[in-house]
Amino acid sequence: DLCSTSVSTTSSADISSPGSESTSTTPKYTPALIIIDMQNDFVYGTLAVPDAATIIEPVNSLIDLPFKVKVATRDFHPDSHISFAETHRKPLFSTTMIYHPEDPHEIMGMQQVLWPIHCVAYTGGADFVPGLKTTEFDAVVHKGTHPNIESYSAFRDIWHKAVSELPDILASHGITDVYFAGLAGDYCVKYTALDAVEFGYKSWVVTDAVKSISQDQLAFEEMKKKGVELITCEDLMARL
Ligand code: VGL
Ligand code: ZN
Repeated sequence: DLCSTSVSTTSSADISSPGSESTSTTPKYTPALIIIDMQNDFVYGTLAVPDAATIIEPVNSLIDLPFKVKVATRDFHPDSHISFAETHRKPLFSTTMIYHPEDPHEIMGMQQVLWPIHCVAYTGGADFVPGLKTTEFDAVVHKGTHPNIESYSAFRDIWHKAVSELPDILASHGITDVYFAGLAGDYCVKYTALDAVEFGYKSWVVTDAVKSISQDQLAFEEMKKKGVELITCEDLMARL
């Protein structure tokens, strides 16, 4: 019967190859695609990245490829987020918030770049840009959701106090190589790709599916120096 068949199969495997489970093997090439912040405010809105709309089609062509897992990220800030310049513009004679030293979200002594108000959660600016193939995403990672914490990397906040769900998603699929595309090349793409290296992944940036706020080439050079691999859409299609 079914039960005894299954038992004998298990025991013969145990006898025939003692110690086979402990043989160390290199993990099988298992690629993931991570599409960073392809949202209205970064394409057409308050923090529009130059030429961002030109990468929608290249990004869609990557989304069509057979990655083991496809993840999108969204910048998703509360209004009055710590990264908004407006948040820090106080009227004369207003009171001001003093953060408690034991508050884990304290901002004292830490650098924070200030931006225009952008990607406010549940507003159109935070939505995926029209035309993006969003139906293929297996997971969406939101970042910058806490009022007093900034995240450029999809792995963790800029002060490395807390890690997102992304490492667990990648680990659960046995991912070895992570390919990044999207916005902005010199902020969220760069810091996410650098963290991927630090978290032990082979990290790839698809250069013709990325646009930067300032200069693409400077961002690419810095990433390359720090262990990120650069690849074009065409070369990536040949690899998969
Ligand atoms: C980003 C600035 C502020 C990005 C997010 O997605 O690169 N840049 N928030
Ligand atoms: Zn942001």
